[in-house]
Amino acid sequence: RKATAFIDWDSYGTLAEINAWLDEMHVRFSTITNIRTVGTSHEGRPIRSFSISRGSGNRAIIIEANIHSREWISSATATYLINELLTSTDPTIQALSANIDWHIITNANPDGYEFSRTNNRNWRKTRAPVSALCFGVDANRNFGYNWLVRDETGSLGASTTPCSDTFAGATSMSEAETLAIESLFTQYGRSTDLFISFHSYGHYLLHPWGHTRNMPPNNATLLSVGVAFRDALRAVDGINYAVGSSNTVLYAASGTTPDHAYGAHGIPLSYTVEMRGNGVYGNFGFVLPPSLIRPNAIEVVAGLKAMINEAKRL
Ligand code: ING
Ligand code: ZN
Repeated sequence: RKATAFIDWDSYGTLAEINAWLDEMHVRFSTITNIRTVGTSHEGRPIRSFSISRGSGNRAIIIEANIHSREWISSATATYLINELLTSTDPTIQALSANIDWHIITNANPDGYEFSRTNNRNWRKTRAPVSALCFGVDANRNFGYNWLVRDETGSLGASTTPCSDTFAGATSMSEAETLAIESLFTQYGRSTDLFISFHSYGHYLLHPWGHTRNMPPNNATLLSVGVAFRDALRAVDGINYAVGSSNTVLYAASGTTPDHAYGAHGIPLSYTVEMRGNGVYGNFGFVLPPSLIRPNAIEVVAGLKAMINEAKRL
C-alpha cells in the first residue's frame, strides 16, 4: 500500500477518499495536525478544517476550497498543499510549515461536491432547497459583509432569484456552509494575516472588493503581495494571472468570502485564486483533466511561497 492512501493528484478524489486521506495524514502527523468539524452541511456532511501547527504563537493562514461544487481543481490543490506542508524537503516550504498555523477547509461545500460528482458535473451552489423547484445558495454570495449591495454601476453581483446560479440566499449568513466558515473566522480571524479562497477558472488573483469598484485601504500592499504571487507562478509554466480587485478585474460580486474575511474580520490580506481551466493547454472550463492537477498545484504552491514571503517582507 502506498505511504499515503486514497489521494494521488493523478485523479480527482471522492469526498470519502479526501476525508480518508485527511484522516490518514492526521494519524501520520498526529502531534502537529488537527481535524476540526467546523459545521455540518445541509445534507448532514461534516465540514472539516485540517490544521497544521508546529509551533506556538504562530500567526495563521486560512484557506477555503471548493465552495463552488464544480471547481474540483480547488480541493485537489488544497490537498496537494497540505501534503507539501507536511512532507516537502524544500526548505522554504518547511519554514512556511514551521512558522505559520494553517487552517485549510478542502471541501467547503461537500453536498455540492458529491452532487457534481454523481449527478450534475456543472453544479455550482449548495444543495439546500430554496424554492418549489430549485436547490442551492451560492455560498460565495451569502456572507454578511455588504451582502446584496449594489456597486457604483448599479450591479448587485448576486441574485435574489432562487433558481439563479448566484442566488445570495433569503438572508445573509443563512446557509450551514457559510456559518461553518464563519465559525473558523470567529475562532482564528484575529490571529490570521492571510485568507485565500480557491476557485477555478481563468487565471486570476483577486483581492477585495467585490461589492464596490472602490479600492480597499491597503490596496498597495494587496497588489504587491499579489504581484509576487503572479510572478512566481508565471515563472513555473508561463501562465500569466491577472491581479487586482475582483470587481474591477473580473466582475461585481457581493457577499463573497474574501470581502467578508477582510471587511468583517479584519484579515488584512484576502484573495480569491482562480486556477487553471482555459488557455494554451486547452479550453476545459471547470472540467480540468486530471493530468493537469499537478501542474496547476505546483505553480499555485510556487505562487503562495512568493506571496507569503512578500507579505512578511512588507
Ligand atoms: N468566480 C468567482 C465567483 O464567485 C469572484 C469570482 C470571487 C468574484 C470572489 C468576486 C469575489 O463568481 C468563480 N469562478 O467562482
Ligand atoms: Zn468559484
